[in-house]
Amino acid sequence: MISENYIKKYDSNNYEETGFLFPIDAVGADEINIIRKDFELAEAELSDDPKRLSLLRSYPANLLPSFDRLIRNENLIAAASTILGPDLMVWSSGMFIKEANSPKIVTWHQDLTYWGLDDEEETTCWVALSKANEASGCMKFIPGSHKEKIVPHLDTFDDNNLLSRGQEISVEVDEKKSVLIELEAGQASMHHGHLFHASGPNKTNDRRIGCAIRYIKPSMKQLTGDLSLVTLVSGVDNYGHFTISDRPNGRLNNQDFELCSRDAEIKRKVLYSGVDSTKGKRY
Ligand SMILES: O=C(O)CCC(=O)C(=O)O
Repeated sequence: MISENYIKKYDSNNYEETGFLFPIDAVGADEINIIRKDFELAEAELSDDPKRLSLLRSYPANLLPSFDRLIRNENLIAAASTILGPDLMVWSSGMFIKEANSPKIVTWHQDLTYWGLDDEEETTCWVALSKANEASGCMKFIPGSHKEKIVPHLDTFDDNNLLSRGQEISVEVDEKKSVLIELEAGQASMHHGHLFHASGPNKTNDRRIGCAIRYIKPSMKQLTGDLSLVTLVSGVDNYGHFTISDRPNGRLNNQDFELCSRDAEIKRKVLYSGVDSTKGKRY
């Protein structure tokens, strides 16, 4: 539902009707290059430590001040607030990376299927850190599909699938209706947690890198009762349903890694409920 009292800047893009909007000019070209370089430097620094590298890719905003600033970006907050209202938390901000010339894909899915949250007061701002177009495997959305509740999904655990369980929608998806979400680096799209979406392989010589920032209302909660880690980025939390993290203690700080590691256990429990979590791709 659109919040009456909040910025109406993005209403004309018809999010309620289509379930998404784009492009949002989030960050300028120079700044996004600095953010990308900071992330890639951190990847290089952790290249001998697969556990920490994986935490970096799942929790960049808890481990890098540059990403803490990104999730608080005023253009993203304005867009997300238009949908969710002034009180906003970030439930996760994981990276979706397709290496240059890589067959990795994301199959058709709805985000909220496996997150164990009790409601649908969520929207994702996906920020491009490199150009996202058809050739590099940008996302594609089915307009209006967010009006469906969660439809059945099948877990494939396919190696080429970037999703946690390699899950895919097992009802028919009419690909002809899909819209390509092409973005320049620094731009973002925003999509509803029930929207059908997918993305193809990267056939370019550059990495395709996106940061998927999951904004939620503080009224949401984990169905398991776990207090998973969130960041309060706007307004207030009047509920206490989550553990609220402070800003990072520094860049790739040990204490922050420990915090993320504890939360990753909760996220694994939630995301891999009913299946063998060691087969999973994330956390
Ligand atoms: O990065 C991609 O290609 C897919 C991302 C995605 O599925 C999401 O952000 O919900």
